[in-house]
Amino acid sequence: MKNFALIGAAGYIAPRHMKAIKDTGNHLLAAYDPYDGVGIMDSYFPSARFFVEFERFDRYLEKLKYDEKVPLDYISIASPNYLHDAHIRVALRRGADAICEKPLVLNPWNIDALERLSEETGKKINTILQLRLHQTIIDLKKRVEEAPKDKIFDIDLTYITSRGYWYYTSWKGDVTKSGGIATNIGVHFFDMLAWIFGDIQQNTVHIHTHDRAAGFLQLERARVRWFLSINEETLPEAIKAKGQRTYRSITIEGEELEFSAGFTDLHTRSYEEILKGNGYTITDARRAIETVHQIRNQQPVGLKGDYHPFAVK
Ligand code: NAD
Ligand code: HP7
Repeated sequence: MKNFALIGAAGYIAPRHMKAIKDTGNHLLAAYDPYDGVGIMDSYFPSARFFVEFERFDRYLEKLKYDEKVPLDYISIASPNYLHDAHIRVALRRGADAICEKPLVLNPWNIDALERLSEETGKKINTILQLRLHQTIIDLKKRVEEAPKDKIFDIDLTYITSRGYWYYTSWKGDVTKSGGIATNIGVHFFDMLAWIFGDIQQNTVHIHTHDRAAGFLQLERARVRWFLSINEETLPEAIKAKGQRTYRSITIEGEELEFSAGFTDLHTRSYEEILKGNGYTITDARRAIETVHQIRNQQPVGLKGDYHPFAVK
């Protein structure tokens, strides 16, 4: 049984980490969040200690190590994106491996610094990239691998996860904290696309606003028109009619694969792989971090060239 601590315990995704720790037969010793709405802990680890001040959390971890000789194997990190690298350093310096939410960091140079610390401490940094564990995506990767090696696929990727006005008020709406929507939400599919279709050769952004982004990617084995939105008005009419607010779809050579469902257990699946030593590492995360950094820092060209049909919405 491995011992865990959790940073960012009061947030939306934290219960998925608690569940994954429990489902994999492990134990949560302590959790930290400056906000104290963490009653959900009772459903998973009622005996875990909880702190709203970092210094007290840190003192407790030291006490476990030196007074009680209790090992701490992992620190899971579900805090806002711009704090991830600092929280990963807390884990590694304390002698634990890190399991950090996506995006691992906001900028490529943050990865270089973490790589140095990982080498220095001998501790591992794992990240959550759960699209790589989604069955529809695994099947698609297999299909591409089995196709003739010179085949270049035509892809439309549509990724709509509707959010209310709260999103813009929260840290998620602040580009300096979340990286903006292409980083906070898009990182999943940029990682997935390069994982399946190979390195990015051209990266054009057509539009990029607070609630949507669209662009074109030339990958080794695909031409991809992509559209990302958090505005429900951009959902296809048929999806709206079903009352569905999330629409994740990939059209490959005209054939649609919808993968909106199938996400609920993927944090547990991610933990299973991490515990077996097969977690996604800092090296796996780098390519998508570079891609979203480029997208964040380039001027959209407007509706020119090969753009996704939803870009006109
Ligand atoms: P959230 O805002 O609901 O939760 C973040 C939590 O971090 C809050 O409880 C907040 O109080 C806490 N926090 C703020 N400052 C902190 C600090 N200095 N130290 C410790 N905790 C602090 O956000 P969320 O949706 O739970 O997102 C958390 C992380 O998980 C983000 O990195 C996000 O990108 C990621 N996420 C991933 C997925 C996924 O599909 N893999 C889904 C949602 C969120
Ligand atoms: N929801 C909340 O209640 N609070 C939140 O903070 C977020 C959602 P999905 P996930 O928005 O930050 C995706 O669209 O898949 C509600 C990204 N992950 O399925 O869980 C929401 O209103 C993630 O990287 O959201 O998360 C729905 O009712 C990104 O950080 C419900 O939860 C996150 O959005 C489910 O919403 C975000 C993927 O796309 C895989």
